[in-house]
Amino acid sequence: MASLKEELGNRIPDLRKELRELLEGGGSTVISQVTMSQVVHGMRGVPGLVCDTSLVEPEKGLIIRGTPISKLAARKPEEVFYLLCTGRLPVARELETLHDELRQRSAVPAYIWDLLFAMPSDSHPMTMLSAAILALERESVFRKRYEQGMHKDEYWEAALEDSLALLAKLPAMAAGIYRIHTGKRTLIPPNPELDWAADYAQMLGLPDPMGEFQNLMRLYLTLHCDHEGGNVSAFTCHTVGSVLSSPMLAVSAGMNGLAGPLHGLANQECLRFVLEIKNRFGGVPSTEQLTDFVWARLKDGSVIPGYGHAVLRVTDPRFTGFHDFGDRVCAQDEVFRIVDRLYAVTPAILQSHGHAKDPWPNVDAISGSLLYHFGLEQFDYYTVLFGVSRALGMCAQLILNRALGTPIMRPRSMTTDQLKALSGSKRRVA
Ligand code: HAX
Repeated sequence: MASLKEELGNRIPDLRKELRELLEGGGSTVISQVTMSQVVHGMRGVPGLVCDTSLVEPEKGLIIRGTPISKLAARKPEEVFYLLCTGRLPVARELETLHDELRQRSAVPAYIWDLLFAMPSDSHPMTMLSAAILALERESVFRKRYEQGMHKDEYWEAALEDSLALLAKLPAMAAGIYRIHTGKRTLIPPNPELDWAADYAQMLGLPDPMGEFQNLMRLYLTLHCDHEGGNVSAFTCHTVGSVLSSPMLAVSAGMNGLAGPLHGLANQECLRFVLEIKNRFGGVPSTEQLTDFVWARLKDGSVIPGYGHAVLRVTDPRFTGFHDFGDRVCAQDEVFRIVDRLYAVTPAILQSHGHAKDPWPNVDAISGSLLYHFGLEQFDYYTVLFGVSRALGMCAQLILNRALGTPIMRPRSMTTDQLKALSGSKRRVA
């Protein structure tokens, strides 16, 4: 049975050969044209990266290594990490080996706790997470080996070592951030008997008599694991990693992107919206009340949080995964019922409104309601959970990019005068 390192070591020569042959045969193939509008508008839709860990299809949603995310919902996140890295799920003994490797690396250095306890407890939890990952760079094997003259064929091994070290410590660091941020100041030690997500859940310290919060965390950390290479956090991580900064530096940078309100922070806004509805109507509104409320909001020029997507054109399968969980575990919870009723009325309203290209719910429309049900009520912490999960995808992408020798990122920028010259326009903005 192969460890993750052995399995990667077996596959990487073939991946390198495949890429070499692809470029020899078709390196000069034109695959896209770029418009001025795309250059000005955030490179939307411009192909400029290779990412084999996952793909987001408008009509299907997230596909991990060829498998729709809905078919992976019952898998543990560390299984999915193995899949992201290698293209196949681990068998039981391979998973056990990966667990052992994570357990061996899970001790968080004391200086990380000193740093986190020294930060004001009202620091944003994403700032604390990014700072903790950044400080962990002291442990980077990649940086040390690079300084000693590591051969470029071995970069991926050092990237894997740093990734395992980081992922092993993330649950304890993230749970510690929750405890510090919520004023508890005492940390709950890890339980080596538990899997990655369940251990994170128990270190948060929320009541979980039936073990369903641990199940929710397994689901949450699996569903958020990766989303192609072009989203802001993955792209940022990739760019920083491309200059051979260590995985800790690269993932910390990716987290800073995830912390933005147009990216990972959206989930806290979605729950705020649902609670606003609950307070306004004193509970679950009727379908008519909710329909009027949604229309009034649209007429005010506001968006409906949790609906729409830059790529998707169907109900996000990750929404469906959470919805199935909620139906099973907390179908009578008022907050969940409001989410459910919004799902019943909002798509038709958005279709009739005619602005949003995607009238369907995304993952953020529901994830917060489930966390809230279990007593995780600090909205500003939600993106940390997202970040812990997304670190799986960031690390997998980094390891593969170091294996394939992906070079430094360096797209060209243009001046406005160059664009004007290309468009033939001589007009100037006053
Ligand atoms: N409610 C009302 N109007 C919406 C809408 C919504 N939920 N989603 C899009 N629109 C509007 C846009 O504001 C835009 O209006 P104008 O033409 O008047 O400018 C129009 O529909 C076209 O937008 P689009 O092309 O369909 O959507 P974008 O790709 O530009 O934006 C967003 C995608 C997710 C940002 C957008 O749908 C939105 O703001 N949704 C609500 C916030 C939200 O749920 N964010 C979480 C996204 C999930 C994620 O990626 N998390 O990391």
